[in-house]
Amino acid sequence: MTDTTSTGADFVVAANRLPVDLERLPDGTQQWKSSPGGLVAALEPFLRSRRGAWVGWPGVPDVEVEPITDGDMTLHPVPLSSAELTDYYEGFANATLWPLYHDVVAPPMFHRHWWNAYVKINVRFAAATAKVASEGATVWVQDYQLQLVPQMLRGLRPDLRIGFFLHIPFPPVELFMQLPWRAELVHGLLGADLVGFQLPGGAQNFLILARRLTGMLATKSAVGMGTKPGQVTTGDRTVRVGAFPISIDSTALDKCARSRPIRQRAAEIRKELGNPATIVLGVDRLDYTKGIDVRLRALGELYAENRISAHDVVMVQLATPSRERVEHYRRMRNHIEQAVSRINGEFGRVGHPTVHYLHQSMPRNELTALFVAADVMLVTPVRDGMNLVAKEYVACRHDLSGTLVLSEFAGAAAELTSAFLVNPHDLDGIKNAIEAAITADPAEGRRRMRALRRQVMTHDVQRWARSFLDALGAS
Ligand code: GDG
Repeated sequence: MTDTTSTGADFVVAANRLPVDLERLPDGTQQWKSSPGGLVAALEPFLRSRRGAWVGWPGVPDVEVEPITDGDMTLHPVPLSSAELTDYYEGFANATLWPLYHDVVAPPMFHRHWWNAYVKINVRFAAATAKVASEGATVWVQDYQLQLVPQMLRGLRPDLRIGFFLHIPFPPVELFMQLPWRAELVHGLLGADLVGFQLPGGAQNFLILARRLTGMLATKSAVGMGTKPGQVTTGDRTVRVGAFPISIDSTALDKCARSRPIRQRAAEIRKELGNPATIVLGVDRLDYTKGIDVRLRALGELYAENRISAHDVVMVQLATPSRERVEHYRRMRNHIEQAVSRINGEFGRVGHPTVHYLHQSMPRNELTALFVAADVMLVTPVRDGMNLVAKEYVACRHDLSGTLVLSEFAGAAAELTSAFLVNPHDLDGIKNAIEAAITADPAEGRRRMRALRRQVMTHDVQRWARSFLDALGAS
């Protein structure tokens, strides 16, 4: 095995989080456990096959841990103190950038001390990455928490080939311009050789901004997919910009969903839910962008109007705990939990709630069994970079059963055009789509699912990573 701690790695991923979480046990000892989330699910399979290094925060503040080897990759923990976590992560990343980049669905907060912490932590990540990378290595910087790292890293290590990928939407210029540190962020990103976005629209927004904010020349304003991105020229460097829609390990998930233990568990879940005619499923991080409230409201109205019956249609909503110390998330959790109780109070019976709400993180296999058990999947974000859950559901439907209701405002909608597409702001539209998805003629459902599977099974995460790294010239 390559020992990247002494020789340096040829391929390095820098991301806010490591693909594992450090866990403190009650007896004071620590152990590692794998951490869920879109980014990990997407990158881990690819990185493992490359024997690279991963630089990131281990998930617990105020600890210094040594690099560890995890199978075929080396993990390099970047420490954060509690105060830094508050200002850089919960503050600037999740209370400034996250809402700003998601169409300001919550008001972004601008605080100079948050920004200062963001700069300081990006310096730390750049230094840690510079230390780990071998001469001429390829570095792939991930996501909105680390947008200054490309330029900082270039300053430290001009020999590196640097790619950056943004997992969340890149906002329209009018919104981005609110940010007091807008020029610094764009400058930070332009340190990369290739800046990747989920959709052509995000790439286009960035090109317009780069031109406006830096006075640099966007030599081509047309944004292409994959190998024909647009570009920005900065001094003697050309920064390429393009769209690379992320995906999942479709083959592995398809295989898992077909396995006997998962199918048996799916049948058990159905039984545990009282063998309803229809199981409706929602799976999200508990986040205000995901539109959990929107779908609960639609469902509640459908029950109230007797368009669906609580006897036949049961919903499971998995809401994985997320960013619990950010004020807006706390308020939203209360709001959603009230909505769940209201529906159960009105339409449930003793021993038979209509909405089974789980605020917990679930083992992968149990989640896969849920995907297999569910007849209708509801994915209704008000804005989402991609949404891997929609693709995961499709990958689990090898028998072509099941219907997907998908928001037009999720990046995935650009590819999954055969889903029941909805505008998440149009409550009547969502109600109609949910009802149509529940009552869809099986032949029509199969036709849609076949088209969805054609896309998801051929456009997997390996293809995503390859197309990005090809464009970066690093494969
Ligand atoms: C960001 C962007 C973009 C969820 N609960 C559990 C669990 N999950 C897994 C899902 C899925 C992942 O977490 C969530 O990915 P999403 O894409 O849906 O959403 P974000 O976390 O917001 O991800 C998003 C993504 O980055 C990738 O670029 O698509 O737009 O916002 O894989 O299945 N996994 C397990 N237990 C859970 O309880 N094991």
